[in-house]
Amino acid sequence: MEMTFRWFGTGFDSVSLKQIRQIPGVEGVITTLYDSVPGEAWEADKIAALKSEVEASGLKISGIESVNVCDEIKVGTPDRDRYIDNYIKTLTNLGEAGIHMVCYNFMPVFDWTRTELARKRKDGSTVMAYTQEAIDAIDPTKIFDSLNADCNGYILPGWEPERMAKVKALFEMYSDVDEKKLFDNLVYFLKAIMPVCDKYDINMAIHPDDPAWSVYGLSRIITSKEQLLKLVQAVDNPHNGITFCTGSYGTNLNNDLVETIYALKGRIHFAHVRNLKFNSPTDFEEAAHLSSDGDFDMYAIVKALYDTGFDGPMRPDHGRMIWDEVAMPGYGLYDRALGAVYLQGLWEAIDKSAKNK
Ligand SMILES: [Mn+2]
Repeated sequence: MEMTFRWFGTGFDSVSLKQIRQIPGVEGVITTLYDSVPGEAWEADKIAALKSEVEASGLKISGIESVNVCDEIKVGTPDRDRYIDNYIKTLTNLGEAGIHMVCYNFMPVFDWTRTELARKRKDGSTVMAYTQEAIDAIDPTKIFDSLNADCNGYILPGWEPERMAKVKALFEMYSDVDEKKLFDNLVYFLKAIMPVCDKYDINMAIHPDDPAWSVYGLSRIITSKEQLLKLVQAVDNPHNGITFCTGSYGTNLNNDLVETIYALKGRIHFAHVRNLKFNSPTDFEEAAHLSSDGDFDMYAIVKALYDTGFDGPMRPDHGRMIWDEVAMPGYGLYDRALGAVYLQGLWEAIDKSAKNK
């Protein structure tokens, strides 16, 4: 396991590489070309510039989150191959730059969905939260406006204003994309990119849908153990793997986090580890990483990753906003740094116990 930290890039992130470098045990960042347009190939010189900026700070790039998959590929439009070729170019350029892990998702229209970006907790910290009631009460084309006021001036990943401006057209584009079609389109995409992944040893790591159920009638397919197993078997290449995101996959209380980690042994290439606190099965808020602050057994989750030989990058995920920090919701420095250190503490204890047996 390699502890990492997500970084959106200079100009997009309130956290600096220098600050990340000072978090104990963190040597790598998970980053992206934040202003890239889904569907277009990433140029080698832009990747090189990003890489040298990260390395100049004493860190390295441990993986990319995300190389977004454009709607044409997800919908399966007649011109999708052109976009898949661009994705292959991006992977080639990343591979040439020595980058070996790429996170992506295959969710229609919306990326992750929350209904509050700053719910106040008893201790005065704020967290992102979700209630199904709030989702059901709001027109999907308005949800962006309702969240935008709370994002502290930062652009949330997956919620870019240009994209949200055409949300009605996106809904139309996906109107006949049922779960089977979406899944088939994902398999088509993965089969097309596996040769370049094999050539450069790039691990593709799909992010679970968040929340792990259908929102606004849109198809969602990365939601359960059965679906994850179906995917890894449909394209049975070790480079076709999973981002195990506890806070996304775990939104659905029917999902057994620990059991799923064991079931996916060898196919988890990236881990997002965070905790959720449930008020009801469809009303949850993000918590501090500590087991006692939420409903997940973080020890059992980390132990399952350890026991299955997980050796990829791990990162703390969304944190609370604490100590008056002003940052992109979920992506402040302080609480995620606490999470990074806590997770490493669990890992060290599990490792030493295993070795002393
Ligand atoms: Mn995640």
